[in-house]
Amino acid sequence: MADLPAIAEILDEAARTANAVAQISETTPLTSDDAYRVQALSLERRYARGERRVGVKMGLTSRAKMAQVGVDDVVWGRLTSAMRIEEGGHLSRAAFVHPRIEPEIAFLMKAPLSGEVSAMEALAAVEAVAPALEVIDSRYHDFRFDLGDVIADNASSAGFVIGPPAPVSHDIANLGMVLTVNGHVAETGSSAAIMGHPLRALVAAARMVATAGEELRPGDIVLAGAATAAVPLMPGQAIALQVEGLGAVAVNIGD
Ligand code: OOG
Ligand code: MG
Repeated sequence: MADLPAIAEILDEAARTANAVAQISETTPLTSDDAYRVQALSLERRYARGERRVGVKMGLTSRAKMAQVGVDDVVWGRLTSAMRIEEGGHLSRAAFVHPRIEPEIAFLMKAPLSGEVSAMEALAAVEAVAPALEVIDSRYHDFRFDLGDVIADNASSAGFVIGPPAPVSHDIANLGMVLTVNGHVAETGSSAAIMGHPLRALVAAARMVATAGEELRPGDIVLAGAATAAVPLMPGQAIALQVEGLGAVAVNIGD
C-alpha cells in the first residue's frame, strides 16, 4: 500500500519551497484514483495554512498540450487563493521551480454544477467568461511526469491571472488567441483547440469534480486548459494574451 499522505507531504513541500523532487512513479506508480487522493490530501495541507479553494483548472484539454508533456488524458486540479495573481501584476520567478505560462479561457460560475451535464446546462451555470493566463510549474525534475505523477502534483497548478470578464452571450467557440512575450508572438492558437469548444472542458470539469464528491460552486473560477503549448518564464518578461473579441490579460515576471 502506498503511503498517500507521505506522498502528499513531499509534493506539497516541493511546491511550497520551490524544490524539485523525483517522480513518484519511479518508486510508487500511482493509479489515477490514488493520485487524485494524493492531490486532495496535499490541498488539505494548503487549506490548513489558510489558503482557500477558489475553483478548478482543467489540464491537457488540447492536443498541443498533450504532445508537449507526453500525457494523453484530461486532468483537473484545484486552484487556491494563494495562486491568484492580479491582472497586470507581477510574479516572482524565484517562487517556482521551472514555471511556464499558458493561454487559457476562464469561466466564472454563478450556479452549482456537478456530474453529467449538457453543454447547455453548463453554460446556464456560467456568470461570465474571461481571457486568462495560467502559470504551471511541475514539482518534478525536468518537468517530466506520468499521468499519476501530474495528477498527484495538482496538475502542475501554480498561478493564474484572470482578465476582464465578458458576458456569456459572447461566442467562445473559435476565438484567435495570441500569446506574446515582450511584444513578440510566442504562441498562436484558437479556443477551438480546447476540446473542440472550451465549453466541453467545463462539462468535463463538472463530471470530474463529481467523482471526487465535489461540485463547481457559485463564484468558482474554472480554467478550460491551454490552447497552445506552454512557454517557459524568465525574469524580465512581460507576458500578454489577446483573445479575439474577448480582450487581453497580462502579467510581468520578476526575479
Ligand atoms: C499539466 C497541466 C496542463 C493545461 O492547461 O493543459 C495544463 C502540465 O502540462 O504540466 O494546465
Ligand atoms: Mg493550464
